[in-house]
Amino acid sequence: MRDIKLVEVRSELAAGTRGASMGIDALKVASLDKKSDFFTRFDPINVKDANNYLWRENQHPFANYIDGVYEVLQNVFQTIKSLRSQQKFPIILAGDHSTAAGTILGIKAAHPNKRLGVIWIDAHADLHSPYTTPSGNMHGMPLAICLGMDNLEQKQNDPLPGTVAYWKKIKNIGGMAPAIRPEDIVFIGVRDTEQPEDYLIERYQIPSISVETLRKQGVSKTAAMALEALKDCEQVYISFDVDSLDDSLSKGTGTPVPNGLTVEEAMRLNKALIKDKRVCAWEIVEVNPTLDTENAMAENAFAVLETTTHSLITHF
Ligand code: Z70
Ligand code: MN
Ligand code: MN
Ligand code: MN
Repeated sequence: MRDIKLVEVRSELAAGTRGASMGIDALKVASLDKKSDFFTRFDPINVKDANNYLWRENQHPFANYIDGVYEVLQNVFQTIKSLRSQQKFPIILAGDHSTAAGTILGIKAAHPNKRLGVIWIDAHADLHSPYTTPSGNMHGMPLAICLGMDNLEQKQNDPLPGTVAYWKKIKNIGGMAPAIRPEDIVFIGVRDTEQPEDYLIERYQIPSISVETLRKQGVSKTAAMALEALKDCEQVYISFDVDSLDDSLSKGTGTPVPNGLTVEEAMRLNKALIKDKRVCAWEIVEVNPTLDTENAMAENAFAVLETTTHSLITHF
């Protein structure tokens, strides 16, 4: 029996569009509209955000609000490290995707000797550093944080010294950087990347399974392939960014991208993946109800959340 702990992080600072911090509440509204008892089953932990920074001027071009993001990531890190040390299974509901770095660093810190694999289901690769980011939005950076990679070969920007100091501190949360190796990442659904990210994917041969491939070979085979690519890992974390879904199903997220997954595909994929006993945490991010119509995004995301959790509960 898995001991699930629901974790809520109303993160917001690292997205480019305001509103993702309300994504969790939109998921709750979706559950009510579906008459689901999902949220009655868990007593969630609330991780403290730093959304007050939004009323100050951003001091960090190329890593917007990195001072606040650093606080949130430390909070997520502490929570996840503690839960994993108690063998709990965190299901994390978060706003912007930067929080995934706190989750990964926390999982690693709880079990430093266990090699950690990451399955990243997203339209984006989130491999940017302040030196390569096209936007300064830190939700495009969590994997670079965990890999400890600045990608200076592809340098485009000159972040301020104060920004660089925070970037170093963020990469070193937990004090055991890097938490993951590039060969221990698998991308699924990634289809909107920039050149500096393509460079890393190519250089480190990071497996990236496209929506087209998933559809051609089927969901079960795709899940098996992803888990097989991580065969040397003793623990696996799954990160589900709702913009992995097709833009027709994900208007309520900051950056909808065409040619994505259907809700059915995302449900079957996560259901299959989470049955692997090495999976130790699952995260869903980037629902932004301010961009949505009639809460459609949250309803789609909630379907994935509920189905995946149900698969976890019934399988173990
Ligand atoms: C682009 C950037 C992004 C969302 C991550 C997009 C990043 N690569 N967008 N998550 N929703 O600005 O870094
Ligand atoms: Mn993402
Ligand atoms: Mn994304
Ligand atoms: Mn491998």
